[in-house]
Amino acid sequence: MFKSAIVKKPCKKFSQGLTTSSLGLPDYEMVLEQHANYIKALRKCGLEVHILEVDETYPDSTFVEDTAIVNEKCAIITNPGAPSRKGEVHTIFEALNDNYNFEKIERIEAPGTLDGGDIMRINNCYYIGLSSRTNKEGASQLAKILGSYGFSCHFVEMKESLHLKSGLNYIGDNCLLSIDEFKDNPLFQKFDIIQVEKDEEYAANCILVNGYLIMPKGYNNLKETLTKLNFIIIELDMSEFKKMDGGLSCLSLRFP
Ligand code: CIR
Repeated sequence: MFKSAIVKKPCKKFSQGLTTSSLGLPDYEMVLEQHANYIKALRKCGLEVHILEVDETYPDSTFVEDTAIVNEKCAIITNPGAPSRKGEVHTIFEALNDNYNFEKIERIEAPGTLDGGDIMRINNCYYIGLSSRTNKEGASQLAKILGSYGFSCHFVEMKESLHLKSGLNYIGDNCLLSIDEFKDNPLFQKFDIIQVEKDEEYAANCILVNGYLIMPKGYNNLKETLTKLNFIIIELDMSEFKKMDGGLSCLSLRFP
């Protein structure tokens, strides 16, 4: 169960962040509205939400997931792979250090790079995507740190997705949502893979929060499949975050 979440309000320069999408510029008013609804949804799931103030220095700073890995035993500050995002870690360190009782806050150090979006937890095992943002050195540092807290780790070779969780997410009950890129990977064959079709790939990034499955709005085939499997679904309009390559998981750090 999760008790807390950290989010950060999108800044006015949000539209100047990194993106590979060609969906046009986000509308800032809509960004704020969608972010507020995201916070409401986390609260509905029972989380205490710590909202960090806007930071105009970093257009992508609302995507807090990339800056830390947090679980019931430890907190690890990352070294984000994109140069424009490296400084985002300072306020996240402060937020974790000042408000929660972690014995020690660990760090991924250069030349290691790592984005939280590449890290997927399933029970006591972490899958670490080797992406354009997370290099082998960063992944090895993380595996060593997590290993010292009793977690096991696997590295996942990646070819296409920006982040591992852009295309692969664990939604409980042994179920993995997966796009084509990961569905045949031997690492995941012990799970029940729910394949997300090409035209709904964005919806592979769903988050399971205390029994609710939060999914992006408008992906009806996947919604139908998940409804039949009895998931309790909360749908959120994510159109403006999608324009900047951001999904549901990226917008918060969730932890016990
Ligand atoms: C970036 O390219 O870094 C941001 N525009 C989007 C980050 C999305 N984060 C994530 O998938 N964890």
